[in-house]
This record gives sequence, C-alpha cells and structure tokens, in this order.
Amino acid sequence: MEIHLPKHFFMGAAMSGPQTEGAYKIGGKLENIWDTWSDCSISDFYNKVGSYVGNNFYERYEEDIRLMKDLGLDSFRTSIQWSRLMDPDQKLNKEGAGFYHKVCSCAREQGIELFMNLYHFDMPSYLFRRGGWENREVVEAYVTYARTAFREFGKEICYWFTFNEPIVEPDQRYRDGIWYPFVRDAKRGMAVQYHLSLAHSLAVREFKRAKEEGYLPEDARIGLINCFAPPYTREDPSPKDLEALRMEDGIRNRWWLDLVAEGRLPEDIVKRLEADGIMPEIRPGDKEILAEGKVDWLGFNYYHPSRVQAPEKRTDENGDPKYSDPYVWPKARMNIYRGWEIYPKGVYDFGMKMREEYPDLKFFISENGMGVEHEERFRGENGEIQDDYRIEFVKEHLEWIMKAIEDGAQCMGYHYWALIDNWSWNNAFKNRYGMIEVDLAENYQRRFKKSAGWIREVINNREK
Ligand code: BGP
Repeated sequence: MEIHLPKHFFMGAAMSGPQTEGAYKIGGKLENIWDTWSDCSISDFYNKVGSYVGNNFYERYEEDIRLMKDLGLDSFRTSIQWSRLMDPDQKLNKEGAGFYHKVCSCAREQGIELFMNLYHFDMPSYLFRRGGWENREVVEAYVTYARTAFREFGKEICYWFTFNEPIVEPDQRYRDGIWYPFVRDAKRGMAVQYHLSLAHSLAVREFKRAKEEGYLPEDARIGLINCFAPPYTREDPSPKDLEALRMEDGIRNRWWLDLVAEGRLPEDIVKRLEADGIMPEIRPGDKEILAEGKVDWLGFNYYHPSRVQAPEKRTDENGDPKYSDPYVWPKARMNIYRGWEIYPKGVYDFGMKMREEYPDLKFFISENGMGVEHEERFRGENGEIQDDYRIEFVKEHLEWIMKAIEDGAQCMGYHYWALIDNWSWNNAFKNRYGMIEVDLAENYQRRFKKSAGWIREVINNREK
C-alpha cells in the first residue's frame, strides 16, 4: 500500500545531544552522569564504548543537516546538553552556547525547523552529586538553565520541549536499577518522578514569562515528550488484571497526560501512592506550580506497547508495593535485537485515547524506529545496507498513523529515531537505528541505507 501523507503533516528526524555530539570535554563542557558512569565502569557499555563519542555531530552538524534537507525532511529535534550550555556557577557557558547558535543558523539556512529539547537523561554530574532529581535544589538549577536557554535562543528556536521521556529517569535509574546509580527503591523513584513534574511545570512558567518579556515570539510553543506506551493486559482479564492496568497506565501515562493537559496529577493514583507510603510530600504551593504544567502540544515516542497482568506478589523483594507483573502476549512479534515488541497498532490506539480523553491536546510522533544488530550482514553489492525490515517497520507505523488521523486523531507529524546511527546509551553502537549509516572504522563517515531513499519517496509523494 502506498502512503499518502497529508499536506501539512510534518516529517523529520529525532536525535539528542548526549547521543550525537561527542566532544565531551571540549568548549567547557562539564561532566554529565553518562561520563561519570563511563569513567567508573566502562565494561557496562557495549564493546566498552562510553559516552565520549556520540556520532561526531559536533564536527559534522552541517553535513548532517544537509543530509536531512536532501531527504526532504522539514524538521529536526535534538537537545541542548545542560552540561554544555551552563558553567558550574549556573551561568551561561558562551562557548557551549556558540555551538548551538551554529546549529541554529545552519538549520535556518537549510530551511529545517529545529525542535529543541532541554533534557535527555543528561544530568550534569556536579548536580547529580548533590542528589540529582531527588533534591529540590536541582529542580531550581534546572529552572535557571531553562530560563537561560529561552533567553539565549528565543529568537532562533520556536519549538521547545522541557523533557524527553521523564518517566525513564525514575524507572531506569531509581526503580528498576538498570542505569547508574542502579537504585531499586519505589519511594526514591516517586520522589524523582514528582520533582521532574515540578521541574517541567516551572520550566513552562519560565517559558510563558520569557514570552511576555519578548524573548520568545508569540507563536513559540512548549511541549513535553514521553513514551506513553499504551498498556494492554490479557484478552480475558480478571478484575485484578484490570487494576494492574489502571495503575500501570496511571503512574506511567496518565500522570504526565493529566499534568500537561489539565495542570494536575491524577488524584486516584496520588491517593493510592500515599496510602502505600511512597508518595513524596506535596508542599504548600506545589499544586499551583503543577497547574502551570499545561503545554501547547505533546510528543509521543513510540517503540512498543506495555503488557501487564495482576502481580503474583503484592510487594517486591524490598517490601515495596508492586502494582503489576509483565504479561507476555503469545502473539507478540518481537524486535529480537532490542527485545521490544513490534505492535504498530499502538500508535492508533494512542491516537484514539487522545481523541476521547484529551481532545484539545495536539500531538506528534516524536520518536519511532527500529534498532538492529550487525547490520553489515545486509550490505548489498553496491555497498548500501538493504534495511527492508526498517522500511516495513516505518511503513506499518505510518499506515496506522494515517488511519488514526482519518478517525479524528490530531497527529501533526512524525520524527524518525534516529535518522543517523547514534550512541544508544549503554548499548552504545550495538543496535543501529539510522536510515543513514555511521562507519565507526572510517572516521564516522555517513552513508545512506536503502530506507533513506524510501523515506525520500514517501515525502515526495506527500499531498501537494
Ligand atoms: C528512547 C530514547 C532515545 C533512544 C531510543 C531507543 O527511549 O528517547 O534516547 O535511545 O529510546 O532506545 P535505545 O537507544 O535504548 O535502543
């Protein structure tokens, strides 16, 4: 089936500062939490490739933005690295700012709209040592950083995002102990989640102020990006399965959706967390802060659904409450390299949920992509990687997005993750996501894969 993108549907690329820039000690960049983890335990990273490298975007941003233009993309999301923009006294680092100014003017020259995110899991280490997101002082430091960024780049960047996937920070670092500092503690996880919600809301307040004070144009927009994986349970659920689904959805999705659409946290979830003794204190004035958290639009990163069932035990090995167990759907189709289920209909279901429950909030697909290991296996005679699996993946997702739009979802566009192979956290360069290959043996040289030509066609066929 041919894909016909609607006329005003935007198509772009998503990436992030810490996964692409490299130059980790250049231009006054401070150490961030990934550098600290790499320094203290490099064997945790695939092939011992730590955070230092990125994909050399710092040197190659002009080439990369030209490649985007060449494919017909109209927009590009990346992130400012907090550790590059700010110095240890929380003042602007002019050299760091200079790099992002160059990126902005290059994007402008190429006619690519820049979407700028402020935080992509990259806490400066000196703030992490002060307690990171567990400490409310760090929330203040983030607000100072956001204010500085809005003022510095307000004339150059129109589309802003406070956070990428704020749920990942508490989940991966503080609840599941997968990422440094490897904590498994529900109460600390909720403190992080709550402080991120305050940080988001205070940054939105700063954004509005910067607009009033003329630093940002009237049509500037602020948003939040999260991985609102639509949760599912068994096909014949018990009441306990449905309760597990409600809690999973409540903590991971509704928490952020209510915040950005209504300026509050879901009351039923807060009550339950309070009853279980893991909800942080809501101080006087906090509700007013959260009320500022409403955004202009939303980014939805979609890779896989989440499937849950009633937990076998009500508490985990630490005695912390357990609200669900994973459910393995027997019909699941897997991306075996990443261990993620491929379920393109999830974008449609999310679109319908938004239509029903948050009809005034527009959204776009801010990340979607497929990471595959050992892609050199698929290199054809002409030297190009024949990534038909990626074409099929994107095509299926775009088809469901088109159907969601037909059925009334306000989905405005699509950003592919990551257009150019990049550093995937502790998986480093194991799974490649790009439609453009990065050759690590040839000084980060870029080469189109088959999917790049395909996406160019899709964009060319957009309704005129
Ligand atoms: C999202 C993140 C990205 C990116 C992507 C793919 O959750 O926002 O930063 O990394 O997932 O995941 P991974 O790189 O872990 O394979």
